[in-house]
Amino acid sequence: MRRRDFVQAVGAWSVLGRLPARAERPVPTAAQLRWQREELAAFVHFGVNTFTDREWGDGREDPAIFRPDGFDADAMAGHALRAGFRSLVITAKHHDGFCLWPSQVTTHSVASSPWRGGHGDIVGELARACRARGLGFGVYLSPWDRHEPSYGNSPAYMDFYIAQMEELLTRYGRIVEVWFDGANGEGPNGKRQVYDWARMHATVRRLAPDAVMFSDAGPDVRWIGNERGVAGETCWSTIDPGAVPYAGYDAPGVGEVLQRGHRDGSVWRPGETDVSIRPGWFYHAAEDAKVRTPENLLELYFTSVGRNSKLLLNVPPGRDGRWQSADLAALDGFASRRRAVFATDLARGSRVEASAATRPHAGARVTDADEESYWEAPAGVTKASVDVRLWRAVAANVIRLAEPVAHGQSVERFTVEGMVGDRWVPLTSGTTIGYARLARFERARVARVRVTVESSVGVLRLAQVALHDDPPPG
Ligand code: FUL
Repeated sequence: MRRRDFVQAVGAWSVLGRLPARAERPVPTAAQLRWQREELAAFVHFGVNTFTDREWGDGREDPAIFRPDGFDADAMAGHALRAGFRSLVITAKHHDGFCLWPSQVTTHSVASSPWRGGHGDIVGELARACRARGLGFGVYLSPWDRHEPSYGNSPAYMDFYIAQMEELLTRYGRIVEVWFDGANGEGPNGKRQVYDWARMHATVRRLAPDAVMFSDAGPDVRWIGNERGVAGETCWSTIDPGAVPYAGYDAPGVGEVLQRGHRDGSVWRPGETDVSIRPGWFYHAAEDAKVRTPENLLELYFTSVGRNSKLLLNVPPGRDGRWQSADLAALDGFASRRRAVFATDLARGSRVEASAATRPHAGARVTDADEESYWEAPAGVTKASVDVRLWRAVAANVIRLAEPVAHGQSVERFTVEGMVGDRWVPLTSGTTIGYARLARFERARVARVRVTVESSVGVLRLAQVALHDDPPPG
């Protein structure tokens, strides 16, 4: 704990008697925090579907079709890094059951393909390449397996699945994320497979204790409820776990619950926004002209990261095993658009007057370079504002707000005003903030910016008020 945090923690303890809510609201684990701070991760859908032009294989694909002769893990990791991704999640096995690593428990894998004479290992090469570049590495191991004959024979298939999970978690070094989806069909015996989620989760905790597990039901990271790239306008990282009791749970309104979370949810389970750069998850040549534009990707950044979520952007390799030029161009454009908007924080280092604070001059922590330092309102204060006095009047049209989520999430509603000439003018307003809230507003020339938290459900804290200008096109 840094000295500053220690001082504040001691301060918090001294008033605990008056503020029981302070101790009760959920906070993230170290793994959940690390996951969220990455902001951007690459999702890589790759496998036999890439060669059959399908989205869901049926398990009868011949491994002989898998020959991604130009696959180059180093090149992919290099592109990922340049695009700003901080980790990468590969479909080690999708619903068709074909394994991108040489599993010992099935022959339906790269080992039966002609690629690298049957000695290749996509998972291994990518894991190594990611590690060499400082990127986190994660795996999607589909529980639904349309190839494996034991699927549907519940205990036997669970042994098979756990053995595959153990291979992935013991052979390839550190795994930062395990991605589960709840798709669940019938096996060849006509019976529906029962997934033993408790056993699956326990296996990951045992072998990869600092990985986060994703599914619509968590346990660490929840699905954001849609594949459009849109987190809730209101988005709490907390949720009532009873609302989505198991992965694949489907009931009316579940998507909206996942999008928004619950203000008073009892567990910390932030939302991950998974979306594809193309219409499909897997590569289809017919979609080469339908790759999202840099502008559209920037919009996704606003509706995911900018709404307290994380963006897991799928970029599927083609049949040569490589990311295609159209996708690479879009990623480059996306990165340069982010740089153009966010590289300069016009409020950085500004003097700040807070309407209330636990310590003098603490307001300036929202404009300092340390994103974890924060301003905190005194105990019991649920409405307060910070007035950022800019060095000089500047034109701006984007604001980034952040709470220090290591301490939980509290802000329920905020407004932002700008001093234009000698008048306060409303710029934007919203509900939750959490890890980040990005908002656009009509360009205004402002000398001061006042952020008012209108309502807060726990201790009111702000870590960042950053101001940006997205230059007009042309
Ligand atoms: C879903 C799957 O059914 C899709 O094919 C895709 O992998 C998506 C990310 O998750 O559950």
